[in-house]
Amino acid sequence: MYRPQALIFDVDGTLADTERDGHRVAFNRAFGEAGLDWDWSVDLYGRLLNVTGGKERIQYFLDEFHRSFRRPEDLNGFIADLHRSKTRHYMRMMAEGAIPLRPGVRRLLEEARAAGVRLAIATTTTPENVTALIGSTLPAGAAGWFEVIGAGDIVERKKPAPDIYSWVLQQMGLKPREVMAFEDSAHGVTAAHQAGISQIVVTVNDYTRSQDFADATVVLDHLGERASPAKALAGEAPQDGVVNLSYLETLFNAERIAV
Ligand code: XBP
Ligand code: MG
Repeated sequence: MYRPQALIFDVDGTLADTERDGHRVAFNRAFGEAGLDWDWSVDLYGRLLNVTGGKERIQYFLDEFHRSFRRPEDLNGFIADLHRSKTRHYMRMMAEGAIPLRPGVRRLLEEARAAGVRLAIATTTTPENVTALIGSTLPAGAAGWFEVIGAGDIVERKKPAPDIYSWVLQQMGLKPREVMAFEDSAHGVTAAHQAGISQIVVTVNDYTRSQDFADATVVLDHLGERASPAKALAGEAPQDGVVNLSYLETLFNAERIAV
């Protein structure tokens, strides 16, 4: 029986449902603080998620949804300031415990740790946001559970480009076929797949449920707990409804047999 050597997690939407009630709200608070009357509704934010990365998302909003805005001369500086303010608001919200981890996440992380399966993060969000979420939802020092945290501007091209996954794999000295990736969005799946990772577990949320996950190994509603079992939207859910190492090993080996 082969087992994955590492589990690589996306953060937003995967470890926690941070987009609608976390990032979106933090953006709006930053806009208000800057005296802007912009208000990103739940629906509009879903469309803005087409573009990953907060600075890139503000630029996309101006290009596609608010062309009449009189742009300041130093647009990049203006966006960077707004985004710094958004990050401050977001970190404050996380410190207040605004968003919990998704079902099964802590359980799987702890099981992997205990079994010596290496852990890493590959995300487009700002590094401070990752440590703020981990700090408010997991025991002290839990950022150290992750051997590598690949985040934000560390690579030039954000998801759906494969760069952040390739960077994490390189840092860990692992090949794509030795790992499993955990994602919530089509952009995330594309990034992992383009980096050569074929084992991709998707847990959807309201923003991503109807996206195309043809390259995923399995699509679930969440990672499952005994009291609220995981259900599959595509592929085989775990029999007991709980995504654990034994289930992941079954997926991992099924693919080897199929190849
Ligand atoms: C996450 C993102 C990020 C966050 C905002 O995508 O797209 O842009 O919404 O983060 P993924 P910043 O889950 O695919 O990594 O504002 O810090 O960029
Ligand atoms: Mg995500």
